Amino acid sequence: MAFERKTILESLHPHVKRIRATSMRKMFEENPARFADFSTSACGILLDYSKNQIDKKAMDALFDIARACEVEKNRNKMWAGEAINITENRAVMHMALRYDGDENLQVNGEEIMPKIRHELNRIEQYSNQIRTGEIVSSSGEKFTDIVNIGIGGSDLGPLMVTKALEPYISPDLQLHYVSNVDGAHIHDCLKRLNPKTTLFIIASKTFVTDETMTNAKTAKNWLITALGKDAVSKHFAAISTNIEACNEFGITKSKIFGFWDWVGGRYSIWSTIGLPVAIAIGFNNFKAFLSGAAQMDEHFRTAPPEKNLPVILALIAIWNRNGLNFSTNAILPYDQHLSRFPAYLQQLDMESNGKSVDISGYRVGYDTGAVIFGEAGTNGQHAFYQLLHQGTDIIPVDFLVAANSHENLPQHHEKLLANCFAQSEALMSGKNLSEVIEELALSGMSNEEIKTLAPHKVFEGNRVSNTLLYKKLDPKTLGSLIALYEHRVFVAGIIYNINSFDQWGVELGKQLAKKILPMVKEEKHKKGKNSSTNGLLEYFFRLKS
Ligand code: G6Q
Repeated sequence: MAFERKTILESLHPHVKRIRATSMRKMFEENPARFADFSTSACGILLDYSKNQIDKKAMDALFDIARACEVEKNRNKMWAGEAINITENRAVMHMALRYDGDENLQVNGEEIMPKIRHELNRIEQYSNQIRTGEIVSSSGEKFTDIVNIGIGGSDLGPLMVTKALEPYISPDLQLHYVSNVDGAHIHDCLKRLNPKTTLFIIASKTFVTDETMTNAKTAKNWLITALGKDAVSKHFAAISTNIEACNEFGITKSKIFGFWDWVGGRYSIWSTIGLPVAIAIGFNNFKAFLSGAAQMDEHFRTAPPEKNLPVILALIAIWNRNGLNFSTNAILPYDQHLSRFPAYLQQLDMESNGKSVDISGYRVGYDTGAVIFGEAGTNGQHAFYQLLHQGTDIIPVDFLVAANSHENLPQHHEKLLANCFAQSEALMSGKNLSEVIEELALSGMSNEEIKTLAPHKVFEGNRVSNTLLYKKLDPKTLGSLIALYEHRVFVAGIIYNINSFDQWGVELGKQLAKKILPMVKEEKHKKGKNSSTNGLLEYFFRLKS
């Protein structure tokens, strides 16, 4: 199987050879319709992929790959509730969480829509009651601060979405996210809060995650010290599949919101994990967020590959990674509200597709998921873009930008857009030596000065990017954008023939941390397996005051 995929991916080689003999700049000059040929839209999102090193033949070859790897068939398997997460024997049904149609979706012969709708109704009721003050704290006050304690998939999604939808949050409500086991995180959060008006949401699918449980206990002690034991049930809610453990912690049944094992952590923002978001933006906006994702699902499930945004985005990613050997992908939202979107996608993509064995357990003979990083524009321009423009690696970029901002500050938004469009053009077209020399000569420089400076001012260009342009970052558009990337990850995972839905790679570090903890607690326990860990422990005890 691994061999077959390798061969399929190698079918890109002749196209790479042809593409390397030309440049995007040339292709734009030769084809005035290049933008029209290589752009498409769905759910109010335009995808311009014309600034990639592709031509029609390469795209056709990529669509052939999608067909050969049976992307559509596998997509249908996911929708049918088959246990496509084979190493955990689980279905992958995050699409059902935002589904609003009449299909009777099932997992293991059990209808799942009634369960989903039941929990959604509870979220609606609870979020409304918190927002209106119908549910109050132990001192009878309205909650002003909500602290979500979770990590990974139980943190990154709600955190990113809360930031993204800030314009929809009323100023009298503050959302806080605590994830890191580093005591600084919870300490710095709590020091500004009034226990009487603080609600904690413990978000943990398993309710055993060490970081989350450590933070939850610290929060509980802080609350008890201030308000006494009886206050706990009023100030804590939980989102989990582990009801028993929530009860043990002291959280009452009416404040435990459930989800299911067929929702992966990094795909869980659409489930009750979205509770803090629903409290923050109101349930109607949360529904709009879900509907945006559902629209993208519908598009993904019905549009032909040639018009299918997630399929195209995935194929471009495959082309960049496996055809052109680019190993990274920068996510650069020109949208301050999307400042955590790169981190969110980092988990979504790298935890899903950072695998080295295929579905049958054989070592893959090709590269899989790329390194994802990013930062909101224009900030990155004054930091790491130097390498994007003139470094020795080509870093494929996804630019994201809204046509309209939420703020009535047009002079800001015009500059933001100009910068976004300028960056993709600069990366693509570059500036060659003769253009540089001409420019320097016009500025009145001597030949000697030009000779010294010119090579440093050359931009090779031919650097690739996608641009995603949408009307405004409203809840619906955000839902569509996230679902777009979820499906990009899925399609790439199918083509790589890997399981995009497990994450065994995070286990070893966790196990070792448990073994090393006693060695950190007490010097006499220090018996590491290697001289580095032992050396670090020894030095640690010397420094420890
Ligand atoms: C995501 C991963 C992981 C998970 C966290 C938190 O897909 O599974 O990031 O979300 O480890 O797990 P709990 O929600 O169980 O605390």
